[in-house]
Amino acid sequence: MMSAEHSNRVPNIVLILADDLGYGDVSCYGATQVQTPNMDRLATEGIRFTDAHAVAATCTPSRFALMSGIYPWRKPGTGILPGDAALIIPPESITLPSILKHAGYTNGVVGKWHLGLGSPESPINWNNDIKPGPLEIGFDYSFIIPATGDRVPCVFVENHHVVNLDPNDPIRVSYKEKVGDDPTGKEHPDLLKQSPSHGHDMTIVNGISRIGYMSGGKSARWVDENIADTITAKACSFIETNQDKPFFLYFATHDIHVPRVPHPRFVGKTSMGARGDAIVEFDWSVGEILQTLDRLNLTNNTIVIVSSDNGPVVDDGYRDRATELIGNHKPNGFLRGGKGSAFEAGTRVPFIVRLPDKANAGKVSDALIALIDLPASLAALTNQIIGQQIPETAIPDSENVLPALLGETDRGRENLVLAGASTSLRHGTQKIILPNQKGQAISANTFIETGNNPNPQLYELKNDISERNNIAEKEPKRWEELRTILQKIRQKKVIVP
Ligand code: NG6
Ligand code: CA
Repeated sequence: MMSAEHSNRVPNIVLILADDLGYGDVSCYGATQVQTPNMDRLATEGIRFTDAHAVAATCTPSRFALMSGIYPWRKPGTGILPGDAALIIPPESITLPSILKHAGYTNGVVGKWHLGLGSPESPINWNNDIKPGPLEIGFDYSFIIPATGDRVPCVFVENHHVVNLDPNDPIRVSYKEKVGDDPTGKEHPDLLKQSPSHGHDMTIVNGISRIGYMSGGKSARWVDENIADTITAKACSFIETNQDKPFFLYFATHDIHVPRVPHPRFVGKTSMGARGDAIVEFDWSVGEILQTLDRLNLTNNTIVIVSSDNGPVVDDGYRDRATELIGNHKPNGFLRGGKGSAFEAGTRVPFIVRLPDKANAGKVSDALIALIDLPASLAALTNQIIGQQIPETAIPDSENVLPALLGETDRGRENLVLAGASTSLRHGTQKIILPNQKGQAISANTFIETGNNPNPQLYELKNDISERNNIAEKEPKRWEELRTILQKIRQKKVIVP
C-alpha cells in the first residue's frame, strides 16, 4: 500500500492548520479572486475532501478536539480563551501528539496555540518557566503564539520561555485592568495603523490595539508583518532538524486571522486588501513547507494534511477594508454561514491530504470526516505499521477514518456533532440544528448568519447544500430520529480528563 510499509518506517506527518480559512477561500475549492497555487498543487498531488469539518466553529474548542479526541462541549471551559488562561488539556493525558510520541515520533508545534498555558494553581509568569503547555501534552518542541494574534501577550514562546525577553523589562499581562503605561487603542486612537471595528481597543503593540493589557517585554514583542516569515522558518527548520527520524509537525499559521497584516511583499497581491493578501501569504507558507520536503527528499515519505480550524469571517473586529474590497469573492463558497455559525460554513473547511508517493493523487472525496478524527486515524496508521495500542477509553469521540484519509473509500463517519452558535448533527447528508430560543440570527459583531432559530431545523444537504429549505416541520419523524441520535451521542458516558 504505502511506501512507509516497504521502508519499514512510519511516514512523517505534517499538519498545516490555517486560522479562519473558509471553504471558498482557496482556488482549488472554487475561489477565483485569489490564487493559491500551493494549495492547488497539494490538491493535484493528494486527495481533496469536500465534506471535512472542524467540530467547532471557533478556534479553542476546535483545536481542543483535534488534540484530545474529545468533543469540546463535554468539557466546560473550552470556549475561546483569553491569552492568560490555563492549559485546558491535562498534562500526561492521551493526545494526538502523545499517541505519536509513543509510536516513536518526534513532535513539534509551531504557530498558534490558544489552548492555554500554565495551571489554575500556578498562573503563568511570563518571565519564568511557562508550563505546563505543549511539551507537557506530547510535543518535543514548541514555538508558539500563546493565544491569538489579536490577544496579548504579543510574544513568541519557545519551549518554556518567551523568545528575546530582556529580564530587565519583565512582561505583565492582565485581561481585567490596564497594567503599566503602554497606550491603549481606546485612549489613543491617533496612534493606530489599523483601528478596531469591535473590541480590540486595549494595549497597542506595533500600532495595533489588542484584546487584553500588557506591559514590558519590548524586545520580545512580535512585528505582525513578520509573523508568517518567522513561524514558517521555524516550521521548516523543525523538518530539517528532524529529517532522519519520524516526525510530526503541527504548523498552525496565524493567517488568515485578524489582525491581518501580511508582509509588505504580499500587500496588493489581490484586489481584496488585507484578507485576500493574507490568503496569499498563507499559501506561500504552504509552499515553503512543500519545498522543504522536496529539497530534503522527504515528499515520498511524508503525509501532508492542510485544513482550517473554523470557517471564514470578513469583519472580525478590525477596519482592514476586508468588507469593502471583497468584490464577488465568497469566503464560504456555496455554503451558508461562517465562523461561529451552526450552518455548514462554520465548520466545513478545506481539507487536503497528500500521501506518500502521492497515492490517489487528484482524488476528490466526499467522505464525512473531521479534524477530531486525526488522533484515532493516525493511531490506526501507526498501529498498522508498528503495532501500537492505545487504551480504549482514550480519545472517545475520535473515529478511525484512515481508509477515507488514504483514499481507499469514500465512506467516513456516519454521525458528527458540530458546535456552532447552536448544536447540530450531521447524519450522512442530513443535518439538524437544535432550536435556540435566545441566540441572535445574525451576529452583531461579524454580521454572519449564526444558524440560531427558535424552531427545529432539518436540511437534506444532498439537494440543499446551502441549507435554504428547512424541512423539519414537513418531516417531524425524521427530525425526531435525528434528535434522538444526537441525544445518545451527547449522553454517552466518556472519561474526560
Ligand atoms: C472574538 C474576537 C475576534 C476573534 C475571536 C477568536 C472581538 C469583538 N472578537 O471574541 O476578533 O479574536 O474572538 O477567534 O473581540 S478564534 O479564531 O481564535 O476563535
Ligand atoms: Ca480560528
